[in-house]
Amino acid sequence: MKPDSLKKKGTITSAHGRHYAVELADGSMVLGYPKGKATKYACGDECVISVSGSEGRIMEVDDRSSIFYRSDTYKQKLIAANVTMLVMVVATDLPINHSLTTRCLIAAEQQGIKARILVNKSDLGLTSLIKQFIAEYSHLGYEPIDVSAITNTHAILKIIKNERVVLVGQSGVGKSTIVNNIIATAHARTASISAKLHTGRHTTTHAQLYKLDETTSLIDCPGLQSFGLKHIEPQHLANYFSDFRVHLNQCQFANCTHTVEPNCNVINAVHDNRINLSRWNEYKKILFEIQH
Ligand SMILES: Nc1nc2c(ncn2[C@@H]2O[C@H](COP(=O)(O)OP(=O)(O)OP(=O)(O)O)[C@@H](O)[C@H]2O)c(=O)[nH]1
Ligand SMILES: [Mg+2]
Ligand SMILES: [Zn+2]
Repeated sequence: MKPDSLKKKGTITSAHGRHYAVELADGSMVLGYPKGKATKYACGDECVISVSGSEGRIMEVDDRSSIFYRSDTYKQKLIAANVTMLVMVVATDLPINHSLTTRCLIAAEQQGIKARILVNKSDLGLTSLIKQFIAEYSHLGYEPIDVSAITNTHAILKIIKNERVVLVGQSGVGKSTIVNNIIATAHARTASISAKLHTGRHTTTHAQLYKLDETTSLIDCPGLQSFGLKHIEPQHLANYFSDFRVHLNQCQFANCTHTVEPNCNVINAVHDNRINLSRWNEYKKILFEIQH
């Protein structure tokens, strides 16, 4: 770094492997490079950057209030730092991926991040399957609401006010369209499903932070297909299932895994439909993955 460089505070607004876009307090953007080899920074990280012209070296990153990420046996994929709310987006014109939905919610629960669900493209009408989905996840406490990024963004604005939100969901549900129609200056790239099928690629290729005002921001993410939770401790997993919580601590065995044990209060709740069988099946699937 040149001797005339200045240390400044900044926010990482996008991460591109070996370099980062950093927004300084005065709103200007610099290209940030990591110090050394470590590239464990995420979109949303607050950093100290040594700036020289339009480039800088990221010297350190503040402690995070939260980190939303996925992981498998081999690697962790940081998605967004310091978010206060996860907004899981599904759409009326695409089949819902329940497994992906559950996993994103679990990753948020583990970090103490509030979670909400948006059912986008309501202008196309709601099928009975979608209505069933809304009822199911209302019961779980995630207050899903139907919205339209195109005809009704008012309800979305109300939810995200004063939050730093990470928008996640499958490709094509309308995350970038939501960002564009809420933040006039965003200009995030969007694409029709047919265009995606043609190229076979996701339209959004990296997480990008957009500010609505001083206290509200949105992080738009590439579409997700799978979501590993290898970073979750097996014995904690059940705590992150909002519908399991009231049934925990009453099993016969203190170290109950809630899968096969006798006198398990979670299994009893599954048997008399107080816990949905599909939720328990997903719990067992994730547990198996993170135990092996
Ligand atoms: N009818 C309708 N179409 C919408 C709505 N929101 C988004 N779309 C359309 O859905 C398509 C996909 O939208 P995107 O915003 O690119 O989806 P995305 O979730 O950002 O997709 P990735 O970046 O690939 O993850 C585009 O053609 C949008 O115009 C909506 O509320 N109603
Ligand atoms: Mg997008
Ligand atoms: Zn149990």
